[in-house]
Amino acid sequence: MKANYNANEVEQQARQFWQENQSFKAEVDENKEKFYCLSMFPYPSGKLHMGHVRNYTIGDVIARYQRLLGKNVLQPMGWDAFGLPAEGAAIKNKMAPAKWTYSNIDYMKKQLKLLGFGYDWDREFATCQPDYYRWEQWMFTELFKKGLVYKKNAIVNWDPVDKTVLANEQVIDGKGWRSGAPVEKREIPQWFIKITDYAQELLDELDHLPHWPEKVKTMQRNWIGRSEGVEIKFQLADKDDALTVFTTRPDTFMGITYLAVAAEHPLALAEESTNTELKDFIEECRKGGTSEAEMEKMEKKGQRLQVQAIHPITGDKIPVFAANFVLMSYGTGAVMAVPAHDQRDWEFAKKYDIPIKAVVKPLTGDVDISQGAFTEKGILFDSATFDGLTSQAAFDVIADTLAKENKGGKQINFKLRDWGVSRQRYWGAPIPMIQCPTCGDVPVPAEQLPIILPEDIEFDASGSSPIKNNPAWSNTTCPQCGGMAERETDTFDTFMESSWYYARYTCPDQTEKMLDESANYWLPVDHYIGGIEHAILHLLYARFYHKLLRDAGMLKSNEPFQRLLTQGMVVAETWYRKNTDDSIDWFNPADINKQTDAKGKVLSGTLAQDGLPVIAGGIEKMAKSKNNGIDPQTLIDQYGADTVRLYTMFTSPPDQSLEWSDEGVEGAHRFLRRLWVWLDKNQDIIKSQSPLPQDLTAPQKDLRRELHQQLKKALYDYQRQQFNTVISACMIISNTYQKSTFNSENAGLICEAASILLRLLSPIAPHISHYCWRALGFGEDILQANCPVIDENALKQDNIELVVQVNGKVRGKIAVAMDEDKAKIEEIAQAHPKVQQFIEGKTIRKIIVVPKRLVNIVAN
Ligand code: ANZ
Ligand code: ZN
Repeated sequence: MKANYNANEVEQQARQFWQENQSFKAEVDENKEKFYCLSMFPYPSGKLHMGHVRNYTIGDVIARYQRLLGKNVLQPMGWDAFGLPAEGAAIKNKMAPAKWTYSNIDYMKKQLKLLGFGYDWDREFATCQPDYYRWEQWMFTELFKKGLVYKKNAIVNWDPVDKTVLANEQVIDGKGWRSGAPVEKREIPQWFIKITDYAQELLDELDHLPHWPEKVKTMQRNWIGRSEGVEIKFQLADKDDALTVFTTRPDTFMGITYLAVAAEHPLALAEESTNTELKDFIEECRKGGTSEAEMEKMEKKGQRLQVQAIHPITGDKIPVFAANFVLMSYGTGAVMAVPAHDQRDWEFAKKYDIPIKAVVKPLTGDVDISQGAFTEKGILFDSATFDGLTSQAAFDVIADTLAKENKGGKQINFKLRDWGVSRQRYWGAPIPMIQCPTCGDVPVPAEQLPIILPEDIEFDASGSSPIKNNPAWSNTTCPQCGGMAERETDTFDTFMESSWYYARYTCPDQTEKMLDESANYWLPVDHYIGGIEHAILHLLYARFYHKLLRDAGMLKSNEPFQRLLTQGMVVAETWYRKNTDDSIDWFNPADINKQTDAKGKVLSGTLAQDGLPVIAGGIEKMAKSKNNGIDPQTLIDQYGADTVRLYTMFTSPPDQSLEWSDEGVEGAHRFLRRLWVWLDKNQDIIKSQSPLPQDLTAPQKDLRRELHQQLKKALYDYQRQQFNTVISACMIISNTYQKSTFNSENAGLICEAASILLRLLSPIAPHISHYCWRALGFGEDILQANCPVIDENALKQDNIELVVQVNGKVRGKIAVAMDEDKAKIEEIAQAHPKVQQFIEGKTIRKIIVVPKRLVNIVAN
């Protein structure tokens, strides 16, 4: 070992060793327990940010810890390479998206390697590679044949100036990001996958994922949005037609005062041509947003229709409105409005002067609907034969009554919509469909796949997809009739690629099929680590895709990810100045000189460049927009990867937010340096590989007890992923041993401590552990070492000394077992010869035992 810790040199050597020995190459081994550890793969945006570093360090610590336990570990890495930013960059830099993407991958891969992550790089792929997306295209054609894929019209954002479809993130305040023109809604045919067929299973199986955060499961449940209700058929007055509504509150049935349909509902459209106000209203609704959140905020508006409905029980005529708060895509696109018990209905009724009739009251007291709807459940009144029923009982009674009369029945609805996978963007996997004037939609036959996206392209100023309006690319012949036909020029939603990449890592080079047997060896992923922003869509689509692969016979498991860890955010201080025009300049924390109080609390700051004050903007998520990001590269260059890894793991538990502090990084580095110095100083002792002494002295026992107590704690914390306290345990071991004396008698103890400490640290700070392990003669490769074993004997604290007093004066000392019971201690104390002297002939009044300290005998 060298006297000084040179992270650069140490880390380079370790990386070279891992590379030469293919240390992280994973292979199927039926005799070994497998562990598949996966961190969400990155979008190759340019360079790693601190969030990546944290995410991938957590994953790597878990993977290396599992390997220490002796498991057969797979940890792959790759690139979520398709997506819109590449197009933006392409237009800006006049560089094809493929080229931009691959050069970013090159750079980011170098960074990942610098951080020492134990990936099996042989399995790396980028999702923009045709031999990857080929299988996704193939699967899509299979799903089409199975009837799980269909085409329907759906709305997109249309930029009328650039004549191109915009992604949601390209619409800023309702205007096109480039042209600034107001965006229009257009209906165009798009492809959908029937995720709704799997809604119930996707919901039910959340109950079989005990190792997923509750919060994520709740988000998924809400997104799937199962609701049990009743469908009710209303006969239309003077018509041969009926209107069906969906309600979750059939108990409010006798309080209906109007019905409401969505603006695009056929009943509304039927009257559009004869009612200009209605026509304008429908037009306005088409332009507006359709998300539920937007609906909630919007002023409730509507138009009365000519048509009227008949209440199935009272026979009363009920008015029908077209209303902007009814979604066409949910339930039946129509609701029975009960303004007394639904707040939206209430607001609408107030606005249009519609009667409000209460029919449910609380269990005690009266119902008050003067200020708003009473939306709770309760007891029915003014409801004819249903009076006195609880809401719950009424649900069944009314559903049954309607069912008997053929006017409705129970119905389960899901909020979940089918997955629209068409994107009108260029940089994605081409959708493998052909449109033939004679045969209609025809899937591309397997032997013609992949349909390759041309990479050598140029964008025109509008940014529209280069494969659109490009007959050379899209003209083809129909695989069925051989006639002239056209290719689909839309590409897949990039969630398609990220929905099955985890499975492809198990056999990335398989050219014959999508997945082979190794998929069933490695899957499901044992531990998946990623950001909470993927709690809903990515995870839901991946779970769905896993079931599709299972049902296609390729996989045996039901779920892709056994255990999920959602990492917390990386946050940092923000600093800014307000300009005279109210615009804000954000300054990077690295450029701020901070004034702190004695306790280190930041009081104020000045900008280094001009010395003038800046305003503290509080702690925020690291982001470009607030200019509070820390570039991991600078830190790696300055301190080395082990420090960065140790710091990010030490500062907070993985699922909580990590508040950046430069001082903390310094501290982490100091710990490693001190450890190095200590090992270096004692290298001769350690290299002696002395065994433990036969009989330990009391101080030696104390030392070992601390070591094994901390080891026990660290292993427990590894298991529950509390890496910050694993590190605290390592620090305690390190400090304790550094404080004790070193001589040949202690040699065995020091060897033991160094060996345990290096193995405990190796998942977190792998380079320094690797280097020292070899340099100190413990072995060739710490990756081959066994997990340290707790010595239960060392944990036992055998005897402790207690002072014995008689009437408050010290008369002697006794040794008792640590866990000795009180009666026995009293007995031993009284038996002490010196004590005997002083209690002889006296009556013992009381014996006080202060645990672990003293015994006081009161006698007179
Ligand atoms: C009458 C009623 C009375 C309702 C009452 C609620 C309270 P979930 O499934 O839980 O979200 N609804 C039904 N279809 C709708 C649509 N397409 N657009 C907007 N709203 C719709 O809620 C279902 C409830 O939402 C249904 O129950 C219906 O209003 C409304 F005191 O029917 B209710
Ligand atoms: Zn044809």
